[in-house]
This record gives sequence, C-alpha cells and structure tokens, in this order.
Amino acid sequence: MIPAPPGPFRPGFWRSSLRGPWLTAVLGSVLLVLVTIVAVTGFLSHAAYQPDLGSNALVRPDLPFTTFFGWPSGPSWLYALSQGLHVNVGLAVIPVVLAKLWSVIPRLFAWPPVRSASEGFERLTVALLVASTGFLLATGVANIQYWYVFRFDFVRAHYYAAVVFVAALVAHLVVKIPVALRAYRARGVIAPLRAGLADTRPEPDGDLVAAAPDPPTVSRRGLLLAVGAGSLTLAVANAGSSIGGPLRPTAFLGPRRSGGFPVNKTAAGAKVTAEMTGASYRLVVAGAEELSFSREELLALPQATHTLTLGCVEGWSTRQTWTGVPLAELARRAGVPEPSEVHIESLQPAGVLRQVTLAGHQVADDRSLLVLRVAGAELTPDHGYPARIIVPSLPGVHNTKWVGRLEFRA
Ligand SMILES: Nc1nc2c(c(=O)[nH]1)N[C@H]1C(S)=C(S)[C@@H](COP(=O)(O)O)O[C@H]1N2
Ligand SMILES: [Mo]
Repeated sequence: MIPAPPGPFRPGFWRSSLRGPWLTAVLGSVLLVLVTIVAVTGFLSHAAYQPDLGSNALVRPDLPFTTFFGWPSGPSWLYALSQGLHVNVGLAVIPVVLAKLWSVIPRLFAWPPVRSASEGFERLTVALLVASTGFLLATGVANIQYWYVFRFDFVRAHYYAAVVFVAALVAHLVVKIPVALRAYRARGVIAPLRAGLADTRPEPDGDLVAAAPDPPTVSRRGLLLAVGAGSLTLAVANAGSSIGGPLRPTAFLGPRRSGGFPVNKTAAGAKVTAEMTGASYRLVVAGAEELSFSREELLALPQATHTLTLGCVEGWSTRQTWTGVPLAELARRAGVPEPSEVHIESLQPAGVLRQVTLAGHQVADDRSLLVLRVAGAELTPDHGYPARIIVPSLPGVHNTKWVGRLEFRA
C-alpha cells in the first residue's frame, strides 16, 4: 500500500476535540430540515412558472415537479411566502453548510481515498452533493444580488443542479441516517449540549474523532450558537425586503431595501421608449376577433381595484393597490370567454421576459388585471406604463410590464 502523504492525510493532523459523529449528525439534521424547505419551495417556484404552458418552458418539462398541478391564483401572497422562504432559508443554510463541511473535512483527506467499490460510489455521491450545494448557493446568492457574472441561464442551471442535489442527498441519507441514529442513541440527542467548555471532551469513538485531540477552545453548544447566529444574521439581513412594508429598510444586505415599491427593471433598461408608450400606443387583444385599444379606451372599460402582493423570484415582495381592466373582461370582449391560456407580449424589444403564457384559471380569477393605475396614480414608466399584468400569486417575473399584445386561446 502507498503510505499516506504528509500533512492533512496523516492521522493526528486534525486536532479539534469537537469533531465526531454526534456533532456531524446534529449539523446534518438541522441542515436536512432547512434544505427540505429550500428544495420544496424551489420546486414550487418552478411549478409556478408553469413550464408546461406555451412560451414558459425553460427546462425539459418531463423532469420532476413541472406539470404536476396548475399553480393556484391565490391567496395573492402565496408565491411571495414560498419564494421568501426559499431565499431567506437558503441564506440561513450557508453557515450551517460551512460548519458541516468543517466537521467532516478530515474525510476529504482519508487515506487511501477509496477502499472499495461501494465506498467509491458513496464518495462520488458526496462529491456531487457538495458540488451541487456550492453551485446552488453561489448562483442563488449572485442572482438575488443582481450580480449576473455567470454566462449561463440562471433558471435552467439552478434547476438542473437542484435535481442533481436531490438525487445525491437521497443517496447520502440512505448511507448516513443509520450513522446519525447510532450517534444519537449512544450520546443522546441534546445531552452533549449541556456540557460547557470545561466539560467538553472528544466523543468516545467514531470515524471523525481526532486521534490526538487538542484541548477544546469552544463548547459544542458554543459552536452551534455561533453557527445559528450567523444563519440568523444572514436571514435578517434580507428578510425585510421579503416581508416589505416598514421592515423593508432593515434588509441591510438586500438590494431592494429602499423605496416603498421597488423597480425590478427600468423602462430604459428594457429599451422601452416614450415613443412606444405615447399617443400612438395601442394594445392589441386577439381572440375570436382582433381588437385594439388606446390607453383612453382601456380606461373607459370596466375597472376593478384589488390589493395584491407581487412576489419577485429574487425573494423581495411588495403589496400594492392595483386598478385596471380584469383579464376576464378582455377575454370576453375578444370573443373567448373561457380561454385555456393567454399569451402576453411586452413592448420590450428583446429578452426572455418579453413574453409569457398564463393558464385559463389565472385569467378567470377576477383579481387578475391589466393594470393601468397603482396606489391611486398612473403607472410610472418604470412600473410598466401604459399597462402591465398583475395576477395573484403569480411569480413576479411573469407580471409583464409595458404590455403590447394579449392573445386569448380557446
Ligand atoms: N416586460 C417586462 N416585464 C417585467 C420585467 C421585465 O424585465 N420586463 N420584470 C419582471 C420582474 S422579474 C418583476 S419582479 C416585476 C417587478 O415589477 P416592478 O418593477 O414594477 O416592481 O416585473 C416583471 N415584469
Ligand atoms: Mo422578479
């Protein structure tokens, strides 16, 4: 056998007296609860995109959690809640992941690296788990900070990495749940937390226990408290922008912390000019027949007002009072009273967000509006003047601004 290389490969190199199966089991258990919330809400967000509808498909629709059900159009805060959990719990995961990796780092330098085929497979699943976790957290954090450093499409890449993550996690759990249960049975679930620094000893046995431990510098509960404080800080630093209202400015790391009603993309950023939205503007409404309306004609149609939450995919949300023409009213006028879907196009000349398809039940909800006014005033250019979509509990990204054309399909 080849002797172990020097340094971290040698037994005795890793000296923390806190490492051991119990500590890793606790960190793993906390992580399992948190990542379950993040994964479920992540796949719910994907389902809310309704990739089975017309122009919405971003990934292969036959992959998990895409076409299971039609995303409901209410309560209006449903998407904001789900996505707020996804993003803020996702941030809270980061310190726990780092602590978990620290707790098992001696395994990275195990010698020999692989002793059997089954161990090789197990280590491969761990490699996939760590790689996909790092990728999901890095791309997620970059995305919510509007730091588009990646050349690839975020939604596709984040989704496919999540599928790899779930598969690797299931394989990991099959192997590790028995190990964790053994540690809990031997040491108790919370008993080791009672020990202060003076009573902190290495765990009696197990894979990760140091061969030559140094005296501890922190107790296990001290370590877990520090990790928890880190998680709480990251979540609190962003959660205000998810909850909105008076809490918005408290989101000191959130990019959408100022202003009552954040702007996602400005009219200038979307290359929507005053020329396009001025006197010559006409909304085309296609169906059994093709109609067109000036903005004055839209204002003369029956109007409805609803207070609804707009929840962005990046986790922030805002609750506003919207006034406009119900989509169902426009569908009736176009001669398609019960459409199976509506295809919406923006005046915005380019980009993935210039078009979207909504389901029939979303059109039928009487709170779904072609918005002309918000909070009692005209829409501003940046919020989608002359007209924008608002549908309760629809992902923010599908609430198209600067609408130029609606096509109702029977
Ligand atoms: N045409 C168009 N519509 C759009 C967008 C866009 O970039 N182009 N951004 C969307 C996103 S991601 C969100 S969260 C909401 C935000 O609306 P607001 O900028 O009025 O807050 O608008 C949506 N509508
Ligand atoms: Mo968004």
